[in-house]
Amino acid sequence: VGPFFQDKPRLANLYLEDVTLRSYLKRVMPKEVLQAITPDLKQFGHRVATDIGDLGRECELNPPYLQQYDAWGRRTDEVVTCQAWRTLHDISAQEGIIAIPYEREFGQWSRLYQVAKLHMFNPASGLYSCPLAMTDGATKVAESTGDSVLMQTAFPHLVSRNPAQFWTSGQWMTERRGGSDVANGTETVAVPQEDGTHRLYGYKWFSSATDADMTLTLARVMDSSGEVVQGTRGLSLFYLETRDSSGQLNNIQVQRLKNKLGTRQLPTGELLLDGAVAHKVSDDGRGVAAIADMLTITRIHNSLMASGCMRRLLNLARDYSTRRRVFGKLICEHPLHMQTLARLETETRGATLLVLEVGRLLGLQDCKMASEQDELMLRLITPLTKLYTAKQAVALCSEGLESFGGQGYIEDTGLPTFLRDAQVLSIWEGTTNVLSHDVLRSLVKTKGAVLQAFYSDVTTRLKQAAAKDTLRPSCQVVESALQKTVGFAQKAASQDPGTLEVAA
Ligand code: MFK
Ligand code: FAD
Repeated sequence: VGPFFQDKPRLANLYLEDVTLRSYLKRVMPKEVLQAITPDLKQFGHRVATDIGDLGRECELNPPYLQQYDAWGRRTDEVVTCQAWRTLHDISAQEGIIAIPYEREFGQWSRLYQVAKLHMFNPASGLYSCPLAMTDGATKVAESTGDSVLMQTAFPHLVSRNPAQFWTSGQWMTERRGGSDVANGTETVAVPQEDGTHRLYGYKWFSSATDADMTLTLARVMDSSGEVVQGTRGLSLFYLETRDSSGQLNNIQVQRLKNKLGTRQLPTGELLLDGAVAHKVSDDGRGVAAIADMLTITRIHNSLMASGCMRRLLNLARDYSTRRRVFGKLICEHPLHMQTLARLETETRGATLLVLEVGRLLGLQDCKMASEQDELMLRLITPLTKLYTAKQAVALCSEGLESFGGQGYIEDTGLPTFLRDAQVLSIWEGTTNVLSHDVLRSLVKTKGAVLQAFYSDVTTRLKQAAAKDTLRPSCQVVESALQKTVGFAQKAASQDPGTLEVAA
């Protein structure tokens, strides 16, 4: 046996190393804002490569479990999480992961500041990013409900930087009959109480934030004769706290935690609601429309998880290529290996730019500064970015593992987690086909205006790019393809939804 041991790949500061992120921020942000946030981004870039990354790994190695009874036989349904998971809760509050866009210290740019942190944090966070995504979504919904009980009670906790005050939120939409088809699949009923609250009865089939402090969920309000309205017009949005003031579960039973391919860090459970006390926060029958803001936010977080995973894995692969020697030279000196990494780099940069652009538009919307064009673009590219980056992440994580050879398949390198966890990105928060329908929904609802907005945005950018001689020929090709697609889709949009589906 020889003395050789392969050196392991190492991560450097994720902010300083990310040319795409830094150049995008430099291009779009006012200088003084970028100057003000750069020290924080630099320190955070270091943390995600060191202590935060280590905590995330611990969460993977110490998955949560369900302790259904205490020593004396009482049903307690305690979800036991590891210390690292709880530390990540505290770090999330202290780092202002949710607070930053709502504090609005930098106006519209606050959202992009948060987005930059999420891009680095998500793949390092041991999937604490998942409850945070839903927490951000709940915060955005709370803001949109004006003076509701959700805004008064929960909002201050959701945006707190004090770990002892900071709450996370779940998003309980999926039931056994329907995760995509929520409108027809939701069986949970809400029984009105004399004090204005409701009691919820039903079974939530997937809840990833089972240890969250609160949740938003959908249910059908029962009238005095015990009837409910079926379909989307019967769904209302509810806010509930998972525990009462004495720490007892709010008439909720955790039936079991799911045994999953990946996302093992997350306590994804099945919940029986047996009279959970809840507050209605939408008008009757407006539940899906009211939760749409949450869907937008969580889909953007999903895209940031995709871009962040791709970046982190590729940084590791790049570093490894300078440490691993085969056929007499380092693998970075083999042109074919570098061609592979360059292809992955291009995908990663494209995904990063796309999701940062969505973050910029969201910042404008947050601050009520979005033009009609911005709103239309945000509506169109949120589902597109989610569905596309999720697919990119699965493909890239698969090929990324290959770039480590056999070690990419070995559990204690921590590398297989990337692939396992990427696989869920195209499933939750709307599968690819369901999001394709969402794109069509936006097209039909705006009578094609989303496409006009897209067309005008892209042609403006193409004109700018075509000013450079070298780019002109490719711009012409893109422009003619774009014209054909837009023309076809607009024709289809004026017809019935069936034709539209075929056109898509
Ligand atoms: C780091 C990781 C980050 C992510 C972590 C996530 C953890 C996992 C969490 C989950 O997976 S939570 C569950 C997520 N579930 C979904 O995403 C559900 C997927 N299914 C859909 O999205 C369906 O398309 C939908 C449930 C929305 C269909 O419902 P409906 O009721 O059949 O839709 P309909 O009738 O077309 O729309 C009702 C209203 O909502 C309409 O408004 P109006 O009544 O005013 O016309 C729609 O315009 C509006 N709406 C629907 N989708 C919208 C929207 N508005 C804006 N944006 C949207 N995306
Ligand atoms: P289905 O709707 O049955 O879909 C099955 C297939 O049919 C898919 O390929 C889909 O694309 C396709 N399909 C469906 N409708 C159409 C259509 N109209 N046209 C073409 N194809 C279609 N949910 C929550 O509410 N909260 C959570 O916290 C949560 N956490 C999750 C955690 C994990 C790890 C996972 C895996 C899921 C989680 N989910 C959660 C559930 C998730 O959101 C749903 O599984 C997802 O939305 C898909 O719904 P479904 O499982 O009912 O699939």
